[in-house]
Order: sequence, then C-alpha cells, then structure tokens
Amino acid sequence: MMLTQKQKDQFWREGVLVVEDAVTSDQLADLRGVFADWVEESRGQTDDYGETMDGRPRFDLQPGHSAAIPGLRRVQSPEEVSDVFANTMRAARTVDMCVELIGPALRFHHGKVNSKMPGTATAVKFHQDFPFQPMTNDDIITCLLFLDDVTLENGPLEVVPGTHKGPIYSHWHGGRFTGAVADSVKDEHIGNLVKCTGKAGSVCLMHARLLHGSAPNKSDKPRTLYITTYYAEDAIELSPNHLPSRLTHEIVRGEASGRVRCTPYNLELPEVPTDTSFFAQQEQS
Ligand SMILES: O=C(O)CCC(=O)C(=O)O
Repeated sequence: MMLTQKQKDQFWREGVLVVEDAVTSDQLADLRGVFADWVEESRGQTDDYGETMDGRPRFDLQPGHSAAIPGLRRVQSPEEVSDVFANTMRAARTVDMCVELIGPALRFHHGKVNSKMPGTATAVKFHQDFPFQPMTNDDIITCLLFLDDVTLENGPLEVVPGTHKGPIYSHWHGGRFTGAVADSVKDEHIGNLVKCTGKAGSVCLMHARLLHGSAPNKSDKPRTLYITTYYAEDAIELSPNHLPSRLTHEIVRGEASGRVRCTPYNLELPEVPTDTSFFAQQEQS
C-alpha cells in the first residue's frame, strides 16, 4: 500500500494530500535534468515556441522573459517530447497512490510543467480544474510533483481544503472563459487558504474540484512542478481536452471496463484555449 487509511481519509475530507518520496531519487534527478536543459534552450527564444498536437506552442514564456532572466513558465505535454517524463507519468509512485484513491483502473488525462523562475511574476489565479475538463464523474486527481523544494517563499500551491465538496464556480466573466473564479469567491475563502510546501520529490494530490491558486515566487530559488492528471477509467470527457497529447486516455493501471459512470452535477462548459496555455486565458480576467 502507498497510502495509509489516515492519508486516504484526509484526501477525501480535505481534497488535498501532500506525500513525500513520490518518485525515486533517480527519477527526480532525471526530470530536473531535462527541465534544466529546456530552461537553457529557452534563453535563446523571444516568443512561445515548439508545437503540440493541436498546433499551439509547447513552451510558454512569461511576459518579460529574457536570456538573462528566463521565464519558462509552462511546458505542455512534456511526455510527448521526453521519455523521462513519459516514463515517470506511467511509473511514478504517484500513479499507485491514485489507484488507491480512485482506482483500480486509471487513465491519463494530460501533463504539464509549471515553473516559477526567480525574478518572474508567474502566478496562478484561483480556479478549480474540473470546469476546464468536465467528465461524466469527478474521480479525477491532479498530481503536482515538486521538482524543487517548495517553500512558503517560492510560490507554493495554495488550496482551500474541503471546497471539492462545495459548488462548482463559474469561470466565465464578461462573456469569456477566463479560467479563474470571481474575486468575490477568493475573498470568501481567503481566511482558509493552506500553502502546500514540501521537499523535492513530494507530490500534492489534489481533487479536481478543489479551489486553488498560487502567488509569484518571491525567492531566489525556482519552483517547478510536474503536473499530471489521472482519472477513473469509467469517466468519459464531456468537452474537448484542453491539452490533448498522444498519451491522452492511455490506461496507466488496470483494464478498460467498457462502462461509463455518471454522477449528477451541472456546470458551464469551458472554452478550449487558442493561446499557448491557461496563463493567457487567466490574463484576460
Ligand atoms: O503552478 C501552480 O502553482 C498551480 C498549477 C495549477 O493550478 C494548475 O495547473 O491547474
């Protein structure tokens, strides 16, 4: 077993759980090495670059990015261009933790790297993941693997425990899907925010309905996360995948059942981003 009953109960009560040693030290070193190479490569770029299977750039640069202060804030579907990421997506202990929570059979939904380099303003506005990727049931877990030590200073994930059991908030404002909740929703929960910190190699398992965001990195150390989302095999997507890749829907544990499970809820359908990533969507709000 990867998780104790106490950890499982905590996940279902709070919608979030941080677990240490979610990957081996070799996996961690390899992931960090590949990402360091991408940061070096980004120094020679002036605009978003690369291409994902839906024709959007793969590498997303923070406005203000320069060779001296690189602002590589997002790599979309890194599993498509790196065997190290693809192997970790399939083999990390994280996947077995998800099996114990929403298994036995699981599929991969999407993957990305979110990084906050020192000296950049990269922040994530408060949102829930589920309205970006509605499915017939909400057994979906976003796994945020810490490639760096995550501290109170370098822009940790901030979550509102228990909100996965509450409303699904609107992420539409002024006729646009902004990928963020209204300021009034954040204000309502501001007193209950919890910052998810931990050493490199830890994973934050987060229910897809949990309200979360994160502030800019105020330190001189990077904060890089490898984020993978897995879902119960018997859920089916109800809107186009916002980050499709060759690996989308791959069964990572168990077998296809040929069944679909539906749970009741209602929400406003999302808009698939046409810009590089949800950072651009959130900048509209
Ligand atoms: O990078 C972060 O701090 C948060 C990531 C996140 O919320 C997301 O990608 O949905």
